[in-house]
Amino acid sequence: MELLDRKLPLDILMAERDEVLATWPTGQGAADLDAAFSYQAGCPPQKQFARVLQEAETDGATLMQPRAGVCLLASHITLLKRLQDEGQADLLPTTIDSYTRQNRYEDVNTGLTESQWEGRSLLNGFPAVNYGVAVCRQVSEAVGRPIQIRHGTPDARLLAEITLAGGFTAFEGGGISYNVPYAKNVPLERSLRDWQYVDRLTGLYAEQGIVLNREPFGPLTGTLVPPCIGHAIGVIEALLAARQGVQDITLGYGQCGNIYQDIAAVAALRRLARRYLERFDLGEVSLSTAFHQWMGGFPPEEDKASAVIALGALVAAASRATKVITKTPHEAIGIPTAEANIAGLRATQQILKMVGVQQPIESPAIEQETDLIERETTSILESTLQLGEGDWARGTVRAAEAGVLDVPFAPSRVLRSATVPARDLHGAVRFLEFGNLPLDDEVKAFHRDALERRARAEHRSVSFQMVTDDIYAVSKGWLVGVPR
Ligand code: 8ZB
Repeated sequence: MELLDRKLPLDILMAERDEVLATWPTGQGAADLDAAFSYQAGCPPQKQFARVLQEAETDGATLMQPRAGVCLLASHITLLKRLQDEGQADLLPTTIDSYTRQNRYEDVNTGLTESQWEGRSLLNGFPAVNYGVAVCRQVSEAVGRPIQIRHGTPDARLLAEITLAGGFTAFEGGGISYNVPYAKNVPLERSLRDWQYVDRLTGLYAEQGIVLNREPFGPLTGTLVPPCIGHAIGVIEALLAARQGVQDITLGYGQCGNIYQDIAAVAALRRLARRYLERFDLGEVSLSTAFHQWMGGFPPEEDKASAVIALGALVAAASRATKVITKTPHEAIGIPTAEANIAGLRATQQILKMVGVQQPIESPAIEQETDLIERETTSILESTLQLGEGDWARGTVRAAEAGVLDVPFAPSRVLRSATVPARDLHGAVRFLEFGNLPLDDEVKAFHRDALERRARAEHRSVSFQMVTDDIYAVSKGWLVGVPR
């Protein structure tokens, strides 16, 4: 059957649930939905992700959330408590390990057993599926803040069943954003359909008055992704999620580094999401924004890394993003220790406190950049809708084939991968190659001109060398890549 953007019929969802829950023994623990509803209904207000986000959105505050997940239960709980108490994280994560992300639960078992033997984490996250509902509840009960599941899973149906029944109140991902940056060979029809399941399940909780938060993964490949790319995908995933009954959505954006462009990107994201949800009669959905501190390569030196973190905190606060996802001074090395994770939160908090009281940063240049991002994103969205003959799911599949939706540096074969980004003279991320993106001629001329001006200033021609230089620039102490 062709994939369409329609609310999944309940009987189809329920039949599919039986299959999903049967794929691993712990699935049965999530089978009783009424039990899951009544457990979630007992979640205190200060631990409800959607509620805490909406309060911040109303107050114009920016909340802090780290990434964190280890494999052993006691260590994971200790880690979250330290991030809450010593790091003062407003929102907590539980990052899932890579085997679980790939539905390789047998391999998780091996890693979990060995970790328990050795008494240290040999998996790169918390294996929620293998642990099952009861253990997830131990985690969610151990802390005083809302927790979100963060992962990178093309088929997250079982993970969602277990963690939502397990008391977590937010779930990251989407059918495009958790496919194309993370998988090579998963068809979009497949991942979009599997995420309709996740969203429909989230919607069932909402029907019971239990509003759980969903968040598409905005930064995608995290490598020089121009704002319009992540924005188009985020808006599509928001529309698809809302169609299935999701009531609270956070749209994310990964810091590019030019302050004007980054502030404009957050403003544009808000406006675009509102406009499209309203146009498709999904305007009842509550929206919020996530600002990801620099997702590209970090300087290896911890002091320099802290400075990059602080710049991200500044823009998060100045743009009034609802939350900022923090990085750590260990970013260049790998998964951070608790101490490094706390250091990232503390550096961020200092800046949020100092900047959050100031007026939001606005200027004509930011307005101009906001207009540009809205115009580009709208072009991509309208072409997608047209290709889908009015249907966002069908449109997404066709737009990816046509290169109308494309993501720089994505490993996925479902995309053309024909776009190439590079920075302009001021470090804003522009397009060097447009691939088949449906941008208008004026916009394309603007990008070409911006890169030409950089080339002249650097006494070289616009070329792929610039791109390589830009990819490493921040880690070497610059924003714009310098010729070697
Ligand atoms: C796409 C997200 C990448 C970022 C961090 C990476 C990187 C991944 C964990 C984690 C703390 C974990 N990350 N897994 N951070 N604990 N288990 O996500 O370091 O910054």
